[in-house]
Amino acid sequence: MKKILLNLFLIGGLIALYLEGTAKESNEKLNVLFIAIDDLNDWIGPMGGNPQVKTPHLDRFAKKSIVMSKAYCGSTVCGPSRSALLTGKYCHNTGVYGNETNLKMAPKAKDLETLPEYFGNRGYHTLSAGKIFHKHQTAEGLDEGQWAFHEFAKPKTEPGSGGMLWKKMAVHPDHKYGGSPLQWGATKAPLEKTKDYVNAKWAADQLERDFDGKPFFMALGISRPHLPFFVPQKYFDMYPEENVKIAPFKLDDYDDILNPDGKPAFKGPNVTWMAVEKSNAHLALNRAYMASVTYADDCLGMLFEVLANSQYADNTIVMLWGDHGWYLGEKLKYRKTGLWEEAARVPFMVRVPGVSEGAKSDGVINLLDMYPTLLELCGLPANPKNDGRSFVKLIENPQMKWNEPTLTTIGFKNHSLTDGRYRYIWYGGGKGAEELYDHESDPMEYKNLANNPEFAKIKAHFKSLLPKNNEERGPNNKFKKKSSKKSL
Ligand SMILES: [Ca+2]
Ligand SMILES: [Ca+2]
Repeated sequence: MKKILLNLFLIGGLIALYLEGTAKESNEKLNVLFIAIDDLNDWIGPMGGNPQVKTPHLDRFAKKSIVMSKAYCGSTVCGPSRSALLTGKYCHNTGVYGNETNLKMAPKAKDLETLPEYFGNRGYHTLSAGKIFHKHQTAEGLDEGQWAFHEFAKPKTEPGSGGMLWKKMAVHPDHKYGGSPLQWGATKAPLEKTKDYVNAKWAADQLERDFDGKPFFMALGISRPHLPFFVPQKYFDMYPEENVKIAPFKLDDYDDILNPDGKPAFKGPNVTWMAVEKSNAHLALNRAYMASVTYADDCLGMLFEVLANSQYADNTIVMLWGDHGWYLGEKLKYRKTGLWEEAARVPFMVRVPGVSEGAKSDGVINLLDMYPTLLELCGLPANPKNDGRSFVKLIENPQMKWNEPTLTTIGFKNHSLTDGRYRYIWYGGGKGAEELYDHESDPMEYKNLANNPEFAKIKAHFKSLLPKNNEERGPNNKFKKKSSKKSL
């Protein structure tokens, strides 16, 4: 009898232990810190895009994370890039091709469960500050994607987001940009009062709280180095003009990009490049971009330090990404857009505590792959609507072969594919020009091999992978800024 009781006691104890174990497991879901940096290209230490640029905090963070040196965006402009990665679907499957289309108005995108919603609907507490979704005016007010989060913070900052300047500098004032003006200058506000710092500090403060026992998904959007390049003077001072080397370009670079009729696909350098050239502002813009990157790095440094000393240091995934690259004169262009490497490649780092820390991977990934990857890392069910593929295996084994061609799109039917070695470009929405570059011999994409018969097979292979169906463009946003004042 005694023995039976003892056995029952032991079995009961084991069951209790098992139950405790499962409860513990469910309480130990990893948190997610999802950090977007607007318009950041590969000019950071861990990506090696420009050795002049100082990013000490990202350098340190790289030692605790995996640097993905071949990460690419779904589109080379903010709105469609962010819509694609947040809905998990390629632009040609949603019709969100430009900043003027709100994903909530696009028939093929509006009902998709976005990444933060997916977490929020499955036990996570979601919160956000700064730009994650591209913003759009609507009849009801400004849509900044606040509907996707449980908490959407807008911490107070100095007037002009700390952008009140001592002196504003700009390229060729009569130049019609059609985008944010190319402006730079030193803010009057100190670092601590500028917008990105204030938002990063808000994120840091959240790491002091708990979330009623729930894991969190916290998104932080850093605005710099997006234009205007307004940052405190000390960041300009880190780059004395006489030391700054500007990014390389070749004046005849477009000569080998031809339409099928043999005529040049590009008439000449991009209009913004010409304005910068006329104003002799290459150096000033290169320098102001570098200063803006170092400023963003400082804001992140404060957040990383708070995270490292918080209760969340060892149970939080940090995924840090740029929404697309940025030209600083390369390919005779400034800003974003286009389908070349400078715009398609993005900075990307992921920290999964205890996994492959300090590793570097050449695996080819797309920002759309973040959605399924985060679900798998956090033990959430896969979303069958995702176009991307999880790269958890690559995180676990950063040196494995991972080079399926990945897609970047700009506008309707203009696509680019890269497998990490070759880049193929097809302007299907234009006159059908093609480009092919071999990064092993030509990292700056100067020499177009599309019409070289030696590469015909490689080109044909890429061509066969182009999307077969391209959704019609989603509707343009018809609401102007002044049509409403109320925020959603
Ligand atoms: Ca952007
Ligand atoms: Ca060329």
